[in-house]
Amino acid sequence: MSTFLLHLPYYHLGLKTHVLGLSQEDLKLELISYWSSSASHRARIALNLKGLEYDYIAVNLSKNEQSCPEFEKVNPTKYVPALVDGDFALADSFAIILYLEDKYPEHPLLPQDLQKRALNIKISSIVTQAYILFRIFVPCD
Ligand SMILES: N[C@@H](CCC(=O)N[C@@H](CS)C(=O)NCC(=O)O)C(=O)O
Repeated sequence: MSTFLLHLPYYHLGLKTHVLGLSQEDLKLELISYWSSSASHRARIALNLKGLEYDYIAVNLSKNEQSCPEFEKVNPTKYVPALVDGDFALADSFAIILYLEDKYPEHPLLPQDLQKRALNIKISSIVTQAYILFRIFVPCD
C-alpha cells in the first residue's frame, strides 16, 4: 500500500487539525508527489532550497493512484504535486513555489528587483506551460 493511501484518514480537508488535535502551526508541510514527476521535482527543489522540512507522500502514478477519489479531494485536477499545509491544499508546482516564497521569505528564490522578478516568473510560466503542451501533443509511447 502506498504512503498516500495510508494517510487517507487525514485527507478530508478541514478535518486534519481536528482529527490530530493540533494547530495549523504544529503541522509539518506535506508534499504529495511522485519520484518520476518533473513538476514534483520543481516543488521539491523549492522546498529544499528554502530549507523547509516536509513529509513526502507518494502517489504512485504508474498505478494510477492520482485518479483515486481520495486524492481528488486534495486536487480535483488529479495531478501531482500537491502541497498540504495544515488544512490547506494547493496543487500546481508554480503556485506551490510562489506560495512558499510568500510564506517563507527566508532563502528567497526570486530576486527583489521587480523587473528581474517578473522575468523569472515569465520563464517559470513558459516552462510549466511547455510541459502541459508536451503532454497534450506528444504521445507517451
Ligand atoms: N502544471 C502542473 C503539471 C502537473 C503535472 O502534469 N503532473 C503530472 C506528473 S509530472 C501528473 O500528475 N500526471 C498524472 C496524469 O497524467 O494522470 C504543475 O506544474 O504542477
